[in-house]
Amino acid sequence: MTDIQSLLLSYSEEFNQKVGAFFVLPQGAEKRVMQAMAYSVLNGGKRLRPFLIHETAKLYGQSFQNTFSAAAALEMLHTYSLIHDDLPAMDNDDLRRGKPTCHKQFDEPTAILAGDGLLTLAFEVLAKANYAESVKIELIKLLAQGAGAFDGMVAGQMLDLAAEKGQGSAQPAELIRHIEEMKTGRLLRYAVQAGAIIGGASEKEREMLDVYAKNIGIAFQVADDILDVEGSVAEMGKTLHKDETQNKLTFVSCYGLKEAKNMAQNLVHTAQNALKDFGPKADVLSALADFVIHRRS
Ligand code: GRG
Repeated sequence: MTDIQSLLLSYSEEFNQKVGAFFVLPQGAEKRVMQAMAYSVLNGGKRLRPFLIHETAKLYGQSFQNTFSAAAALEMLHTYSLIHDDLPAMDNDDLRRGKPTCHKQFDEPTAILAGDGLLTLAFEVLAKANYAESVKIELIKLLAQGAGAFDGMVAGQMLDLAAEKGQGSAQPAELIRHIEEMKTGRLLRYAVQAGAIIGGASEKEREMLDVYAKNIGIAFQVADDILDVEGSVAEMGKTLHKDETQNKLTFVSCYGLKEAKNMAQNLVHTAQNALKDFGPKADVLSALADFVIHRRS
């Protein structure tokens, strides 16, 4: 295990220990939806987005405790997107994080509600968090934008569905980048923005961190497309080779495997370069950029 993998693992252990406390089961029949929410959040996951918030805020001396509410909120929102993405009407997947998807473990209506429940709980957690009011408002506003239907994750997912049907006027190379900046990139970018906001970064620092975040956001999806071709189900914990069978527009279908790998490496270099003014303090973020494209799951 590399240093960055063990740091991420020890962060995720601490995160997992705390995040369960949000899922208090109600007494009545409605408890099933909370069980499904807890099942999906607690069933593993790398906790990459929470770790990004934590490591960015750590540049400014912030602790695990200070970033936990934002980290938990983002992971809840990310998990909602995975639950809904796995539904029969979307990607129709049976396996997520090595376990049955939420709708397989429970049922489809419960999975839809579990996603809705996590999306709304994310904002409740932020609204109740112990941050200054101005920090909270910015965290809530940016999360809503990043997850939303204008130029956020939901917009990216809509464009992705349209691209599957051959719709969309842009060239494939432009289109795939545009889609992934929103679908996958926005939440990773939000993680870094949230860390910078909690840490009190200057405008200039926020811009540098945003260049880092945008580049790892795309690199993450390029790597995901490569893993769909080259990864193993045992490591990835989800069904693979779906992109090809579903005729999806991906970085691999667009550029080929070799060029996609070059592209991922270049994105990581650009991301790492954007951190240089932070010096050795940003070594973990820099190593994380490498991890994003060399991960096996
Ligand atoms: C409202 C129906 C509806 C949908 C919401 C589903 C959706 C919008 C967007 C899809 C977003 C999505 C699933 C993007 C893919 C991003 C991606 C590769 C996620 C996997 O992230 P990891 O590897 O997963 O960090 P873990 O399991 O480690 O958390």
